[in-house]
Amino acid sequence: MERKYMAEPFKIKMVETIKMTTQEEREVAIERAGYNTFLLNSKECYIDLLTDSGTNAMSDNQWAGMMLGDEAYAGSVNFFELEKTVQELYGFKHVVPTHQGRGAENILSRIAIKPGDYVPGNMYFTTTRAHQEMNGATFVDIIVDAAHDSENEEPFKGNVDLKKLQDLIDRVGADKIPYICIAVTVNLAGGQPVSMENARAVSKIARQHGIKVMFDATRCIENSYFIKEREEAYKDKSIAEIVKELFSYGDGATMSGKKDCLVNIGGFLALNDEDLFQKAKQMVVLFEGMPSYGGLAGRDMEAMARGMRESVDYYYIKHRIEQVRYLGSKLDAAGVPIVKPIGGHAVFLDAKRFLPNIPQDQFPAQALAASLYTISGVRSMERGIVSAGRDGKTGKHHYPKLELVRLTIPRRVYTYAHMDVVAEAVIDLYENRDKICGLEMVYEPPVLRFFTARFKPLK
Ligand code: PLI
Repeated sequence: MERKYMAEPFKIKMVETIKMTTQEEREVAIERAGYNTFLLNSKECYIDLLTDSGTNAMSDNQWAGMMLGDEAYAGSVNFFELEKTVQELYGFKHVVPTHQGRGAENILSRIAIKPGDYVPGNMYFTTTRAHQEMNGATFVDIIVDAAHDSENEEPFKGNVDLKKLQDLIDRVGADKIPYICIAVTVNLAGGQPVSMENARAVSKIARQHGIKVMFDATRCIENSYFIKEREEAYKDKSIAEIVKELFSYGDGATMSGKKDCLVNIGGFLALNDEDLFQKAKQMVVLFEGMPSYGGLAGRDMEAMARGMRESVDYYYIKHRIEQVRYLGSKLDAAGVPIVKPIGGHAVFLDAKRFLPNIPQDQFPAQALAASLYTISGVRSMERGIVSAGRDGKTGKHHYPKLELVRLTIPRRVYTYAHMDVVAEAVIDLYENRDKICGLEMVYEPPVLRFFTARFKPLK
């Protein structure tokens, strides 16, 4: 029987009541928050699509694992379980747990980068680039041009442009490139995947030049589903087989467990190289904790190991991708400009096309996110000029080609009925878009400004 959509492959054992708010209450809240959705309190949000990071619902199996936490300072059994799971599922030899993804980025950047180096990547991510730059590297974007075009419907818009990679190697020399960072999927491009073919080709070039490949594994399960769906040779492979092959093209990975490992906190750095592993262990004790807990409780490591095993279940990931696609398709059908193809973790509204009359330095995506919250209680996130920050040398804004609002779907949390509410709110806002005005930034912190910057409407 043909179904309208794949309903949830889980049933609900515990509920969390969400607070309903009025438009008047939300107007007060957004003004107090300086028109920055990061500064709203969660209780002021009806449907919270700020992020898919750490907002996952854990399974009964993961909660059961939480009770088996071995909270030893050293040599916790849960660490060995996590290590075994990473080795088995992802194929990397060594595992250093960290409190979350950026903990792993910090360690990797410190042990691998020398001042004056270059780190190419398939589009930047905020924390990843910040750590690279703090350690003296220049980030170089080597993603395919299609990634910067929200209307281009190529299936693998996360791919590395091999020519851009080769040109960089020719220009600066392989010895100035400690590693290539490949994010699977690419968050700021709209959750777009990298193909297996491309990962293989990048790895081949890297190995020819003695350059390492480090994956940002954060959403690798979503990426693997897209490979199964879109790359002919993989249609009969399991998600687990695809993940394993994908990571065979790398030398290590940073992981934010708060996304595809289905937990609320946790991460790790995985490495094959023995020397780098020894250096990572020296660093982790400084910044996170013993190499057998890295800033995590034993119970958190257990939940992460169990979440990793659940995440490779085909029906889990099929439902996840289809739920995101359901929301995106409703918006698309109503003519709302979104990034296409619809990505893995979120639907991205294209604020440049949504609000063509607001110039980029009046923060159209920030204004759109604030308005969406005010009319509906749906919290989203700016992913445009505010997130991109300023050029360290010139002090000028980075002007990213993509000026987006991200409607990020937490895993296993909301139902299709919630997606309907979100779609109706966005469509209503689109029909009344002429009422939205630009913003002025009235407070700007020096790094990662999007988290705490404050704004004021221009009229
Ligand atoms: O938030 P962390 O420190 O666990 O992970 C950092 C991080 C690294 N890579 C990628 C691709 C991310 O998306 C990421 C965190 N993302 C957040 C918080 C998000 O809202 O998308």
